[in-house]
Amino acid sequence: MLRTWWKESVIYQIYPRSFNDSNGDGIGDLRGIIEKLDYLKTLGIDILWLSPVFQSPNDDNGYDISDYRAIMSEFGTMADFDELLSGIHARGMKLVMDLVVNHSSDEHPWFQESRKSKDNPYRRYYHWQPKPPNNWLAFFGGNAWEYDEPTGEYYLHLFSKKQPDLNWENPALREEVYSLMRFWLDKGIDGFRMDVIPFISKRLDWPDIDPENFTEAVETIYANGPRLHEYLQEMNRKALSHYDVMTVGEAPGVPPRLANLYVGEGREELNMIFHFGHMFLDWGPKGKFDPKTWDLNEFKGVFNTWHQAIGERGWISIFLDNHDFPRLASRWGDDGLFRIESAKMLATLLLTMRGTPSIYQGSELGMTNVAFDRFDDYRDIETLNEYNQAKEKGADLDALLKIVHQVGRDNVRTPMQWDDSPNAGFTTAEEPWIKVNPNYRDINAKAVLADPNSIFYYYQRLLKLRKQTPALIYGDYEQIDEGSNWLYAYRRWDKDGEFYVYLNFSSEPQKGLPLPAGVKLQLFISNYEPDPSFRDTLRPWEARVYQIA
Ligand code: TEU
Ligand code: CA
Repeated sequence: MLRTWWKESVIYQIYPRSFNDSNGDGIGDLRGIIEKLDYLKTLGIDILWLSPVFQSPNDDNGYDISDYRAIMSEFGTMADFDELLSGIHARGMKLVMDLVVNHSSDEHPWFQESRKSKDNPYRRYYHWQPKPPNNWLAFFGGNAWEYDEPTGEYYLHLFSKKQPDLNWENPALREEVYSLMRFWLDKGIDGFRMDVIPFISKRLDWPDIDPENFTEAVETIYANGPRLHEYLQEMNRKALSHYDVMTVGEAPGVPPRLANLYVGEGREELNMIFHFGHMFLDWGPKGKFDPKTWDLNEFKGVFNTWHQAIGERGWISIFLDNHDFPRLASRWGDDGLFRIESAKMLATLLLTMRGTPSIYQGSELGMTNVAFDRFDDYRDIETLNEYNQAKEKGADLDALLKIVHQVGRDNVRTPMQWDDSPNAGFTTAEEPWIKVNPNYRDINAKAVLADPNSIFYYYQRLLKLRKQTPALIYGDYEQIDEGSNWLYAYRRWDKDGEFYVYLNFSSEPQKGLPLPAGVKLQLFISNYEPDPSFRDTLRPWEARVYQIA
């Protein structure tokens, strides 16, 4: 199996708008990130992934790009970017940027031209049809086909109507993408995270979806299109293969059996993907605002299945939250009484699983979901569109607000909580672009840095241990609990080391650990003080990792 830096690294995702505001306008920016590079170095991460920082009208906070070669004015200048990149490299870290090329902004000059006339040279940069050829629905609500006045035709948008889908069938568009990739690669960045990359090749037979089962349509119709792998191989040939960089594809709709087509060695496509197996466990047929319950055995099943599917030939990146999903401690743990214990337990999972871990900003503080009591305080287009649709239909808005508290993307987009001063030290402005989580007085970076027992230092220790322990990186994996509904236990091993991981996914003490017999167990790390009387019992949300001595 290939041994390489991006398998041995840990990613930290920054959502720049919410990370740190250096100039008091209420919006995080690049100089704000520069100010915190030593903080990130202290934590011990290797790769910074920045959500998009390119020029954008911010319909979807930068995932709608109007100039791929310019820095968003609110975030700073190209000089700030260059300084950020060299500051990252000077500290021995790497920088990965977000490549959003399934769609552009409708304010991109390509689209401005494209919509002008049917014979405009840019017409074929997007998908135009005289009539909607199918019933596709957009992720952010409503129809995926939008009527456009100037030419009287419809264009495709899988996300908001300000995010028209690019037409990869057109070789000229593909060359534009490879060229903008080379622009950033030539500046010395270390790779790309690729937004909804499985969606770039469209089914040109335009099949209908089952509108009652949107979640299923993502996999069966939107993702894994007929020319996808041809495009990825071309992208590799024309851009990526000329640089020592890493790629991670965001891969909603990619089932395990197709994974190694994307990341298998010798495919010359991507290095890793982020799969959505666990992230979609609580999505009902109609999507995220139609939540259903999940259970721990399904969750474990996802990790097992993906481990088997990837095998020795491929690689994945492991994440438990990001800028699109609830806070990990709120979603998989208990963000009340056991916030600290469960946040550390989940950190243990993230950093002892096989695959390159990706930490989302604020997890190291144990940040939690937020529950605004008015839709007015929400900023996310996905949430606001859902609200507008519900209002039009006369649906129960209080019920929707509760669902938003549970699944909404703004749960993870409230400002980073740096200290206990007003607005959590994120900004000196009176009002940040989105309100801070009121729990910032207790939960903030200043507090965790002052407490040797904090979540922050637990991450720091885990990061260091992982780096020193090839078995935790490359070693094999197998689940060892037998379908327990509170315990997730697994073994990681290679020829030099063997580890047993026990994770209590419940707020009760639980007895009956499947400990290996006839070997000497040495405690490797735990989120509780060791206590021999608990040898066979895990305390609430306890994580315990043993090494075979
Ligand atoms: O998300 C893609 C994706 O699949 C989303 O629909 C995701 O499932 C959803 O946000 C969860 O509610 C990517 C980006 O990560 C997201 O922030 C963008 O809004 C989206 O693409 C469009 O660029
Ligand atoms: Ca700012």
